[in-house]
Amino acid sequence: PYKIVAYLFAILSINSTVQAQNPVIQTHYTPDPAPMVYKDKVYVYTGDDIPGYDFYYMTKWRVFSSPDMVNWIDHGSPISLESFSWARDRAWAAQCIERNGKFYWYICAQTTQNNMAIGVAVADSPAGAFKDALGKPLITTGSWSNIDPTVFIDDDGQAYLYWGNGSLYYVKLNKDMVSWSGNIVEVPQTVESFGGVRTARVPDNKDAERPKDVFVEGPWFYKRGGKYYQMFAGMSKGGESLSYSMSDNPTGPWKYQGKIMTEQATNSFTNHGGIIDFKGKSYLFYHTGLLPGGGSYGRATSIEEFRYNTDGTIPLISATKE
Ligand code: FUB
Repeated sequence: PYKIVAYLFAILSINSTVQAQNPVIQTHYTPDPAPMVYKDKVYVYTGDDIPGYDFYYMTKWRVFSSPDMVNWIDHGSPISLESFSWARDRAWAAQCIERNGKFYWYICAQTTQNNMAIGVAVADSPAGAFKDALGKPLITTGSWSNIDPTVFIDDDGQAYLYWGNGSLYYVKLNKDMVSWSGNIVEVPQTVESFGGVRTARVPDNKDAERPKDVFVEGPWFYKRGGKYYQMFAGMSKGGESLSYSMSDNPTGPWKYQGKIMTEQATNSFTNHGGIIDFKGKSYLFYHTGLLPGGGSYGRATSIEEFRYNTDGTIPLISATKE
């Protein structure tokens, strides 16, 4: 009977395709999209919003894949809070990466001690089956800032895990991808590196005193054309923008470049995304509250194709419906 259930699930999954219109996934609320190119497909790892709540009470993560950025296959929800014995709530942003034929899905969740921690699940294929690699968190410092992991393996084989909310941190991962060496480093935040530093709340009538941007959360770390990029959810006023900084080194110093997507565009207080190149084109994945019934707690994955400027900088990108 188990095999029959699995077979039926496979057929349902294959038929569960959706067309390329934004939000590109229309069948579920799919916040915090983290794209991954593997062989000739794009996989996108997302969260799962439950509309009706007034907070990000989330319980599981989802995976979709596409050979062409038009048709998306739903691989279901390979991991949930139940996959991590130490996690009790807030199945928040995550990212998966491949190394030596294994897939490492870095997640964050609220622990049974009520702080946030980063864990990692491992699988032999991009859609699972995944299982908790450690049986305990990978990063647990007792801080609420331990959210939104982003991972990248540099050309020399050194892997980096960045994460953070308010503060931005990184560690160097070991080759096994489930342990790390050295210290957790907090990245200095200055006007030059991330557009501004956090201040006490600035009243609406004092816009001139407002930092033009600050790092809030949702880092997305990658390298292209010899330059390192750190996209992040930034904020000046209102909701979150997608902003970015660049560096010549994987650990900075970072130089703030500006916004990629403004805060006005998305009908959602948060924004969170990832950037990939696939089959010669560049894509921004992000989320909006624009799926019917959605909003700040019902967010869905959208995608925009874009072209880098010749100097490697990223243009301002609008959220579109196609
Ligand atoms: O989805 C829950 C949280 O909202 C994420 O961890 C943040 O980046 C924000 O998108």
